[in-house]
Amino acid sequence: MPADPTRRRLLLAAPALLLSGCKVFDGMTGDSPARNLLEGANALTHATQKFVARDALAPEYSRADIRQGMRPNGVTAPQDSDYQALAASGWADWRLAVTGAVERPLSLSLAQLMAMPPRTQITRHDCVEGWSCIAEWTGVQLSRVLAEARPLPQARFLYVRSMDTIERGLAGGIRYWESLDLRDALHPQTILAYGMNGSPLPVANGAPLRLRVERQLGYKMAKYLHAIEVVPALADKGGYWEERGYDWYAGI
Ligand SMILES: Nc1nc2c(c(=O)[nH]1)N[C@H]1C(S)=C(S)[C@@H](COP(=O)(O)O)O[C@H]1N2
Ligand SMILES: [Mo]
Repeated sequence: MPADPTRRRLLLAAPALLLSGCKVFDGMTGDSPARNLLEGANALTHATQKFVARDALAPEYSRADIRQGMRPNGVTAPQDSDYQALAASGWADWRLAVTGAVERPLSLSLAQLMAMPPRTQITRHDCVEGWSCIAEWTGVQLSRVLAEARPLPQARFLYVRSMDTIERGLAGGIRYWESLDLRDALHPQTILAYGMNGSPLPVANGAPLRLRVERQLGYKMAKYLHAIEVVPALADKGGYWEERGYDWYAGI
């Protein structure tokens, strides 16, 4: 899927004026390697990046690099009554369903996810709107959850489904969703995060569980998760924003 060079250039040119919660482009000024890569890589296609850099690790930072709280964006307070009921119970009744092309469908509580070996990483989140924030994320590697579910041989992609209604239309509400291929799903920095900056994940940033896929732009990192569905092929453009023209592969 070819990247759109115009949009990428716009992204890079996006002025600091857009920033509110994050006062600086963390590391996006000067000769940041990521920025140079972006500028040099305008024409990189999904196919090319797949063979050049996709399995490389995203840069990780130290706690001293966290200059402000994580700026919330998109939906920050889901109004959905099922979501609010789960929040009121302290997530006791919340489950993550893992279904589809797997040998062993799962229904995992937050306690079960937290009992799995955790991973903590300090990374920079880049939003397509032109701001970025460094934050610390704690969660479980998606690869570990998938290893429990045991994807079938035909599995190639997965959908992550959110609980927040991002748009209310004539045909009813649309809940946020996203998708990854298995290669990104199995990347060591791809985690299901339940903690942020040393505290439980706040509602504004996706409680109780959100995806972190550190080699891609912010819109891939669905918040308010309740289900993962493993599939042989995507049945749509792959996500809420993709249906509205964004690239499915949002590599950075
Ligand atoms: N469920 C859900 N996930 C979402 C969004 C959203 O509106 N709803 N917005 C996306 C966008 S565009 C960004 S930049 C990040 C913002 O994450 P944050 O609120 O932790 O900054 O979440 C992404 N995931
Ligand atoms: Mo974003």
